[in-house]
Amino acid sequence: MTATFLSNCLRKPLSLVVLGLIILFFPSYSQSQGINVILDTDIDSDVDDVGALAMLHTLADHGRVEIMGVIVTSDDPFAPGCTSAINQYFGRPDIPIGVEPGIALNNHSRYTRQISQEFPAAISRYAEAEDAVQVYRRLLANAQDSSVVLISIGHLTNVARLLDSSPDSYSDLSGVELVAKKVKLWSCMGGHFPEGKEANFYRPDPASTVHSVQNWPGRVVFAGWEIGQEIITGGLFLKNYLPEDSPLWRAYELYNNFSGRQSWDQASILYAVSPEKAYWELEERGQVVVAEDGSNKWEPGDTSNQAYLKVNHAPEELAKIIDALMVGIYSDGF
Ligand SMILES: [Ca+2]
Repeated sequence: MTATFLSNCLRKPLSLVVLGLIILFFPSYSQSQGINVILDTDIDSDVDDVGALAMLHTLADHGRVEIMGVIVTSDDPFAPGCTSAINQYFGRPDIPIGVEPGIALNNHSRYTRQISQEFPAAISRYAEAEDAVQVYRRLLANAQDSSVVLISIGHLTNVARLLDSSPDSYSDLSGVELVAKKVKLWSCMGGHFPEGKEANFYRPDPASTVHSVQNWPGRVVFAGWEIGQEIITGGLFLKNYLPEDSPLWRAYELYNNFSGRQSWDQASILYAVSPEKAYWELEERGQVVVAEDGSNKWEPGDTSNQAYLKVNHAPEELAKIIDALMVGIYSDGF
């Protein structure tokens, strides 16, 4: 922890309490090499995507991850600009951003327009972002084998497009072959386990969910709706700790004025960067079946390439860890 961070804590009594809790809950941990992450996000309707992206930047600041690229799977015209502004705020303006080109756009977010317009950003218009498939394929082609972790926290349109992609100037491999060679884990926020219907799977593109889940050639761990549902973050701690000129502060203010929000997306990040932790148990026997309407059901059976997380930790403790990482507090114990 830096001197700046400690001095911030001393100026803010609430932060000091949280610091104590973090030290209490984070056991000693030997630093692992940072993992290469591609984030695929529907940063528009909900605010947990913003929290998740901020978490990744904190983890990148401390060498735990390398943010290779961000795929924005959204029809909100300001979603890539919002992402670009957040990346720039955290000192990484050059992170590649991919979108689905040529789609009808509709501003429906409570915060994307404001974030993209109030903060400096390398990308200001949707059309300035690259095609997501191009970004995916370039990043994967240039990565070492079995080195990439994909974290998806939105619907799966661009994951399906990647899997359907053909050989190109970046790689002679098909999309499925490229994923099989380069990706070691897909941490997917999606579904409701063992059975249910969750938005990332059914809205707006359930066919992509079916296609992605059926054709993904490697390991996938689902963080279902029920995991993040009980983890409430982004409340008064965030409001009091962050400066008001932070895009994270602004997004949570615009979304619900720091009333607290579920942490579906952050949960899948926490698993992806610390799979060895006992925050959750894994159900590994069986596989998920996704219906045409996007509803899903876990069918028990033999061990497969799929697993889903099961709650194994008090959600209040996970919320403290996530809130801390969102605002930039890091401990090696994490
Ligand atoms: Ca999301």
